[in-house]
Amino acid sequence: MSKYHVVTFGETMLRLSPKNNRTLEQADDFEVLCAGSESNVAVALSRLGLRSCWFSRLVNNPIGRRIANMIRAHGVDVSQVRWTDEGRNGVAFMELGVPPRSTEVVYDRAGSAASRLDCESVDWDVLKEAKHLHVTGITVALGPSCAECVAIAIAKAREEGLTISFDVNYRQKLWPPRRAAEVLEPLMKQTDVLFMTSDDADRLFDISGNAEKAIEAASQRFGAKWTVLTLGGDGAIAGAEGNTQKVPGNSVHEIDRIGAGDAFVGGFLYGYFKDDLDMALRYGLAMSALKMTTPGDLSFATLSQVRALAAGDGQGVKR
Ligand code: KDG
Repeated sequence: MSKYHVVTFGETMLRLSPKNNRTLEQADDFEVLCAGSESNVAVALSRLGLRSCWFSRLVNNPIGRRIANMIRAHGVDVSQVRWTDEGRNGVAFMELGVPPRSTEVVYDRAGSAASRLDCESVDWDVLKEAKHLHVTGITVALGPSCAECVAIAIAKAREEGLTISFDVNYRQKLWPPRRAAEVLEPLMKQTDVLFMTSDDADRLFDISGNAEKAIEAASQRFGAKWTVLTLGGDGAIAGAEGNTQKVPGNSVHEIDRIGAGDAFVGGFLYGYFKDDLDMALRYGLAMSALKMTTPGDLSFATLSQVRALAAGDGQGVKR
């Protein structure tokens, strides 16, 4: 038995969000949370009972320890985190929008310790203890040493026979779309499961039109075994070895949508590991919907809640 189902790595920032729907400009107090796509996925998987390991590079100060503790609290193994005494941890100020006001994110992350993760410092043998590697385009955008880590991780994972998933996760505040497309495409072509929002597919790769046409185009272009397009409120569509399936989204009373895409990835991978496309889509969408009902990036869903929602039983008072 492998020690981990999934290993992942990437930057996790301290997330400060104004309380009570206040804007960043007017807020006096903030909720202290954490924000990082890969650690969100690691937490989502762990909530579903899978063994996950997440690592990054953190400054050994109260902020770095708080970030690691928030992730560890969900059962994620953080023992591979590279600790440093120098530099700083990234911070994300996230103001949640209430329609028609959009959500605003102000990064304070340039030159963070995580953006300087270097391949020599990582113990890549950790991959020998795992079945699956998950990486995202955010890490590639953080800087040359992080981009190199992603390329090395993919190459080593392939050598060791792990399956690999990649989430494009385009962030316009980190890099322009043309550059992102150019750099990400070769990495995307080496993965087994590829995740993208339909907006990113359009903006980066000119893949648009109806969902069925878009999934066919994305499957052909990148050649992943399973390709997934998330469609916002319309659910998600996936193409898996010639088989295409589309599942509508759940109705949600949204409290905080940040991290919903990562919760989707966690739920989807759960079904992927069972080789069940329908389950992957339904669990992904259930995880994503449940995440939106709680504040913060991290999922607090349980497997039984996800099972119930995926089977169409989401509401009611549980006594
Ligand atoms: O998906 C949510 C995370 O990705 C977010 O909280 C962190 O956007 C983020 C980033 O750029 O690292």
